[in-house]
Amino acid sequence: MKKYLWSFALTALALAACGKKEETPAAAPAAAPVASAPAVPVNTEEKVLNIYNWPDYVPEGMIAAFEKESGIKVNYDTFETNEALQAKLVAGNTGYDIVVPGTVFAKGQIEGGLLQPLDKAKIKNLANLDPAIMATLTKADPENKHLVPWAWGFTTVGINKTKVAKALGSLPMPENAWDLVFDPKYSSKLKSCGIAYLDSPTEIIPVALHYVGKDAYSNNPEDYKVASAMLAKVRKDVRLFSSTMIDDISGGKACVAVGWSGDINIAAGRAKENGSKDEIEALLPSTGALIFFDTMAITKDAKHPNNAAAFIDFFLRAENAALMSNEMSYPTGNKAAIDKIKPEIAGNKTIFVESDYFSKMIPPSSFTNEAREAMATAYNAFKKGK
Ligand code: N2P
Repeated sequence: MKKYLWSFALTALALAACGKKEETPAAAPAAAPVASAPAVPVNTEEKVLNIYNWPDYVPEGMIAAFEKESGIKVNYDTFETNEALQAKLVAGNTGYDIVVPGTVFAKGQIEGGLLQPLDKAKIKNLANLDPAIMATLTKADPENKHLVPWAWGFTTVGINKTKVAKALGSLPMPENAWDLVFDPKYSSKLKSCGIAYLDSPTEIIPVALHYVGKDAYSNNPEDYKVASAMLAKVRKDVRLFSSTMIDDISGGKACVAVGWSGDINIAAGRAKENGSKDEIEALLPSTGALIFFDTMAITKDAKHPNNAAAFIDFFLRAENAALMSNEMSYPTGNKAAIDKIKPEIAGNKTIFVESDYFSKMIPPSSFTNEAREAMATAYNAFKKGK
């Protein structure tokens, strides 16, 4: 029973986000009587599908299984930051059919016409999605017309517990894990074993804003000054700017990272596989961590929208969504998949967080274009100013 608590917490989050009492599960296509349903048109697209997703997000063999079943050849590329995807979408002619933006960016991409509405009649497994998650996504996609959850997770602090304890020496672990990466008292000691930050303005400035007591999704550049002043004090202690925390932490380049919950859990497994006795852990900071939702969407100029719909439908099968959670350590927004998730994943509080911690977490919002520019300026100055 316990493992379902997060779902109730999500419902609460969704309702709070929408200010509504009830939500219709907008993802479910309206049921039409079979007799009057239009004949399904034959898919005449060339048998190709181009996908652009984050690294370490798709279980091994899943793409091959789709190719085998559908006869569609998939070209699968990866990007490491929302900024990189945004730049491609804005430039246009990406060549990609499916992209997987975080909702923080997807909102503007929908408003800017960069993504096309889904043909829901072609994606019957949308009915598997959790209405509570879909309600949460309405903040970015008001009528659930464009976005389909791939996974969600949170940005937090990941550590190699063994190395961190050694580097801190007699200094005990702070109550708030963010202190490890933002308070010079700790960062000056952890410098020796390596501090890694995600390499993205919209990952680092929000967590820094949260740490200095500002709204993580503030659009006010004055607030970025406060965050920057704090960041400047720890700049000399940061070894790496990188989105590859799996390698960084499990390979020993960093003992602490501002990173993503699932990737930190993957790093923990990787270190064990490599025979390390060090314990790697995604921490749950006392002041909360930042939730993200990554969502599949079809680009406005996709050449293979039918193949894209076929893949989305395939991914939304309960067993495939469960495989994503089981292999990649990220919670799924697929309700039908929940009872197929392995107990060790469902019971891992740093993957499916419990409701008492969930209520402390910071839900995603979005930034104006001007704010994103100001944030990038603040971030680049921070990065340069060693
Ligand atoms: C990649 C996870 C991406 C999470 N493994 C951040 N959007």
